[in-house]
Amino acid sequence: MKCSIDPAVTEVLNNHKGGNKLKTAWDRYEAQQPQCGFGELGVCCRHCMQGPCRIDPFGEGPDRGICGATADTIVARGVARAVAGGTASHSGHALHIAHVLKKMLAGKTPDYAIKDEVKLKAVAGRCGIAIEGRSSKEIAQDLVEKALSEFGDKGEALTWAATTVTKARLETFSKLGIVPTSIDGTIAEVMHRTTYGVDADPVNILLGALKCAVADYTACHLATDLSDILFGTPQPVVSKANLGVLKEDAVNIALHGHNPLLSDIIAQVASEPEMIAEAQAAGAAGGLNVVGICCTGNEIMMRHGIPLATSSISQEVAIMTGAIDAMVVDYQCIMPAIATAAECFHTKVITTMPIAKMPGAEHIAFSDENAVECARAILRQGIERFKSRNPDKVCIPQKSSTAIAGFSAEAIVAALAKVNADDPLKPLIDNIVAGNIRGICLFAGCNTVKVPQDHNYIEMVKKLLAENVLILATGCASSAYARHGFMTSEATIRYAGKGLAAVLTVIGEAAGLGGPLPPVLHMGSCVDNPRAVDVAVAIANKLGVDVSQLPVVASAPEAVTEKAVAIGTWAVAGGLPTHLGVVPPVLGSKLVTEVLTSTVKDLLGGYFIVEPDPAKAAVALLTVIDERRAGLGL
Ligand code: BF8
Ligand code: SF4
Repeated sequence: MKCSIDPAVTEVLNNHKGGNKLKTAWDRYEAQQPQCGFGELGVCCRHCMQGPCRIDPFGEGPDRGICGATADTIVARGVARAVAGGTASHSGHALHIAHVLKKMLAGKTPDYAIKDEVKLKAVAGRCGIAIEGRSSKEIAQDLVEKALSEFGDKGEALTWAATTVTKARLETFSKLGIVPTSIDGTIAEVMHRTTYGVDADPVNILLGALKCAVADYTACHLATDLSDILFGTPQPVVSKANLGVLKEDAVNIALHGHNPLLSDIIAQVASEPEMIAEAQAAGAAGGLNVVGICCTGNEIMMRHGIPLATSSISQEVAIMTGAIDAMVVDYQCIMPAIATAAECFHTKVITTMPIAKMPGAEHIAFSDENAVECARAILRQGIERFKSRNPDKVCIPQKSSTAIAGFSAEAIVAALAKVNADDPLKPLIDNIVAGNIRGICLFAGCNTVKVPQDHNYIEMVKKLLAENVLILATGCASSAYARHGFMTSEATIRYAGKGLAAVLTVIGEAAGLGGPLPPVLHMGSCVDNPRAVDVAVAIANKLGVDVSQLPVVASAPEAVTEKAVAIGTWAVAGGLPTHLGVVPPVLGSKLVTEVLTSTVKDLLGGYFIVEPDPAKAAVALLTVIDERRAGLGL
């Protein structure tokens, strides 16, 4: 099977100088074939030491585990635990930012500051915190306490959930008993109820998974809000994406992982003249070249226009260019394989977080109390390594695309305000009503070895754009569209249907872009998915309907991680028909499959559409969009 449709990735895979022994995720995927059929169907349980138990999908062998758990119970427990895993990741990320904000307010982290007071006030106001006559510090102190209280048990609905969805949605959640009162408590509850001999009712377990997904949404929203307050709310910025952003004559530092607490500081420090001079003194005429990988790449691209090298599945390929001097990681989506790949080159892999170390990597503990000094020390490691770079091993593909990023909800509203200052949403809504924008699709999630990298994204987006569907993107989805040139004005001219192109041209020109808005709007990292919800909720509230009635859909056509499962599940809870291009491990239970793809629709309006064929998936999403338009009388 072809590994990737990204020509830069293919070029490095074919021409790298790491030697024959160097294996990639695609090689290891092949070595794993055939993958376990029980695991693929979700009917294997290891929740106690009497197991592992496996249910025979053909109905000839065991139909129950030793404790009596059925395939339905086992599959539902698997789904719920995946959601809890994803929620724990986002929760840890969000809590980390809240802690730093708190320490900053106590004067313990001098390298962080409140960068966006407007956002601070907007978020605090939404959370019911008094603003008038108070200093930013006072407001932020109340806000951070409110944020921290979301993690423990507050005994009432989580503020970030209750204040950011429609009233009708909150009522629906309440009726189903899926309003979380604690982010971490809800994760623990899923772990409890799915352990040996607790919840055996598959539907009840799935309701627990939905509640946990709402907690995940809360954690993501909170992380985005606090990141914007600390680092600034993204505004449109022009950048570049793909491996061609690496420079032969510069010290290339790749920042990989998720949390802007580390990457934002390194990005700032890398532009200090003294640091650039140190790099030049080491022989790098081009100075320091910071690039991003995965979601931390999205964070710094959105806020600073720093170029994005590649996405998660091709992280090893970045090292195989032989041009990365240091790959600095925090947590999440970092394959342990990068340390092995780095052994074939001069690259230094630097871990920075106490919970995320890796054999073969050097650990430099990142201290938020001393962030700038830590960042300098890390950059110096990269500069030192540059000296041992072997030019004969360098293979940088001269391929990159321009990408306009930075479309936070606020930036989208600001662009629309240039068309109608009194009522910014009106141009968007008018064009949805008129059919110039037939619908909106949020692409989220990862790249997987199970599909040639980016194939599903690109096939689907071409079809949807031609049919006048506006595209929002986050995470590795946004990386795919950035690398393939879908985040430019030219892409609108080339791919968008007539109606959509006309709307994007009016907005882009009014907003001073000198051309149309890109047809795919980069909304940020995976924790930033709530930015898209904010836009949908604003439209729904203005129309006096719920999100579950809007012609808005979501798709994760190359999903991988538990985080993607959590996000997909809250998209469904939020009322969005959500496409998955990779079959999740649920087919071992007809009941669970039925609930997730159909029954849940009657309860929440959202549901999963599983379709591996991207052409068929695009048609399915268009059908749903049209159904919803008809429901609104459009
Ligand atoms: O959080 S899209 S592979 S990098 S999980 Fe990971 Fe998936 Fe990429 Fe960002 Ni999101
Ligand atoms: Fe088997 Fe039940 Fe133990 Fe799972 S919890 S391993 S099904 S006995």
